[in-house]
Amino acid sequence: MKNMNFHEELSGRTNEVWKIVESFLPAVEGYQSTVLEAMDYSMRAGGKRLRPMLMQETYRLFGGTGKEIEPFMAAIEMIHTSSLIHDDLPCMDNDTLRRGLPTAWVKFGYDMAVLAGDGLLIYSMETAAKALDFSDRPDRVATAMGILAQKTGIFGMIGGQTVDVELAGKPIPGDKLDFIYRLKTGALLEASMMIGAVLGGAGEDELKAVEEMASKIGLAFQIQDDILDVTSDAKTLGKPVFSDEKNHKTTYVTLEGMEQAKKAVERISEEAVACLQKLPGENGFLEELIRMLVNREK
Ligand code: GRG
Repeated sequence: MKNMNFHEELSGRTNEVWKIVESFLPAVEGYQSTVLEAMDYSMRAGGKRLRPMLMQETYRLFGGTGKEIEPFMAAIEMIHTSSLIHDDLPCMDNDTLRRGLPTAWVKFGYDMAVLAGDGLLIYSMETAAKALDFSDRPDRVATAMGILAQKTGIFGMIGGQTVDVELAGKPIPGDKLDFIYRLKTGALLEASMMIGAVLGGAGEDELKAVEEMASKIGLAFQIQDDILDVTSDAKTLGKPVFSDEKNHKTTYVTLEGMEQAKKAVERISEEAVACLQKLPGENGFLEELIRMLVNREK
């Protein structure tokens, strides 16, 4: 019953988060409307909206009640979407479907998809800067902008993707796989929660603790992704297909085995919940959200 209520609450919060994000999308008009349409299409294609949700919940955890969080919620979802558009390109993963819909490059062409990813990435900065209109703490907004850029960039998600692309098809040692997971997937989750914390008024030590918690969530989330990659094939093909058989991809599951992977998700997510419990403030929803994320089935 508790779980049932959580799912209802989650669906309500997802809608609430989406309404906020949507309100910051640029109008599809003008001579550049093709690329605006591709940006709009990709933003509206669905998705769990986890990053803005984690940001808003962390903001609330530290007592935040204002509107300065909203432009940042939109900005992080724009960055996430831009990374998915580029990740799907023929020169990267060459995917034709995402969330059950044709990918941006299939629908709008390779050239427009590159531009749509670029467009969303930089529009995210323009959007985040709007937080200054709602805040009387420009110092916090500036810190949040720095976190957003750093965790997206070469020392964050783009750095992780670089190593991932370079090692595609080759065996990856455990330390490099850990680096890829922490940066490619973890960095944006860290940015989400750290920005919520900064704007909510967290101090330096609290910010460090939030970064550590989010890093654990990212790691558990990615290992769960690897598990789902195998188990979803088991459902559709009648047998599990390990990623390295499929496309020579090293994952946590191919390195450590399924049982170890499941244990790692369990252990790391409980560590993340323990980090959360040490922080001030009450947020039962955030705790359930963390558990759901790493126990999800899609
Ligand atoms: C253009 C900013 C930019 C980056 C280029 C392509 C690239 C560098 C990075 C890609 C990084 C990447 C695809 C990481 C995977 C992260 C991940 C686990 C995505 C799935 O996230 P979910 O499950 O997706 O939150 P939904 O669909 O729910 O939004």
